Amino acid sequence: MRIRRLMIANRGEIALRILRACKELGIETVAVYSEADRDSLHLRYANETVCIGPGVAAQSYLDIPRLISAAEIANVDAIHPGYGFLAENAHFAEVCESCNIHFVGPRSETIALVGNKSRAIALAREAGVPTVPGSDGALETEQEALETARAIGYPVMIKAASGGGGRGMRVAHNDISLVNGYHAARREAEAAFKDATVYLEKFIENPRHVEVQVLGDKHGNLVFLGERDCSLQRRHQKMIEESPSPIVDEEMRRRMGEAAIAVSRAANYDSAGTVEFLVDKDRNFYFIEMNARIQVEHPVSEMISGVDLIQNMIRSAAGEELQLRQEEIRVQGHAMEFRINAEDPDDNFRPCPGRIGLFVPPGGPGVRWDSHCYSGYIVPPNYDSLIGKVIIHRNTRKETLETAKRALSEIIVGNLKTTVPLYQRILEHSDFIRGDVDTGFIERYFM
Ligand code: MV4
Repeated sequence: MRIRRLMIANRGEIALRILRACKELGIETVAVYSEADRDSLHLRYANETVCIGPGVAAQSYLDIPRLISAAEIANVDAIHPGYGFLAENAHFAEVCESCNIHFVGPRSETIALVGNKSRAIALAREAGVPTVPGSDGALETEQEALETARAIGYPVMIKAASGGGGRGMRVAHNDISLVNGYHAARREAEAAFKDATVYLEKFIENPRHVEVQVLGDKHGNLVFLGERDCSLQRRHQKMIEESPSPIVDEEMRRRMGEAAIAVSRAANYDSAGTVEFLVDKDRNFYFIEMNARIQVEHPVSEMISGVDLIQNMIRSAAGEELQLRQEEIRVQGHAMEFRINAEDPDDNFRPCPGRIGLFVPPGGPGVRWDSHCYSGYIVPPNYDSLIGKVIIHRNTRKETLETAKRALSEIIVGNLKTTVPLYQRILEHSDFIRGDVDTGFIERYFM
């Protein structure tokens, strides 16, 4: 069914991003907001706005009955969940489908399937996609964990099947730490995800984190839009993402893309999604998990491919066929995204919410700015501290670095501390300039 009216079930920069896509598609927008988000920029542009509750996310952006009530009152045809909050909540997707509202994302069964990382790995193995040597599914007992770890060889990594973003993970170097890690990971997983299921993999030292953007429709079409290197992160919080990855050449890109498509096809994937790989020092890549949502860093793939991912996932949700063919997709130039957070990098990244004074975004050639903030806007303390993303797109990585330096120097966020100064330091680091970055980079040089 055609989508005439869409509810944006999110906030901040991604809410504005979704609104912009809807406007260009001629779709009316209904923006929901919490009392803490009364001054959100996208509310000014929405066709209709609905206050759904207090600042506490559990009683607003995470409250399914409130969201569905707003959707019914506003008589929408679709709901876009954005990222975070309920974006990968299979139950929410199911409720939308049962209320005859298009959930702009994969089917609920697909979300449930890829949301269990142990099952997703089994799916990848069946599809012939390389995975990290590890357990054959979940570890039922401590004894099984011990036997598996000894068979693989230490060090190993214990992971929560329902985990994400590094939560519920433990590294074990011997039997003692394996047993302790097994129980600790189960306890943390039970507490955080109400699912204590854990599995095991060979630990890969200082890997790079390279992910492939995929896009599907409800007619079995699937394409990939290059890769993103997300190795520069701190405690599983991505900071800088770039495409192409400095370590991926044309042949490796084709192989990783084929692997990403194989996993997506096995999962009946029919929306925008990300297939995550780890790459070791010999440039072997291993599938580790799939994210059934649009990601913060999606603009990196939009810039190098010229494809509007948000518009395409909305059109796929409406049942339209993808207008893209794999052979038409060319990655062009080099793109790099910097996440600007209201945090103090010199005080352990302490969040610094509050009123922004003068706010001046960067601009000029090669600069995209995705932000919901403005002079006088109050960054609320209730949510994550992302205040904007600057995405640079130039012909070469060298030019991208030069433009990034210039753009970052233009950013003014009056009255609040931000991560901009840290990025300016990183851009001067010889390893980063060479593209020689793994997931341990920040801890090694900037902590
Ligand atoms: C790993 C790994 C090394 N070996 N798995 C982190 C969260 C999720 N995306 C998967 N992650 C990892 N899985 C094996 N077998 C390293 C990471 C990893 C990481 C680990 C610790 C600290 C920071 C990290 C950043 C990216 C990936």
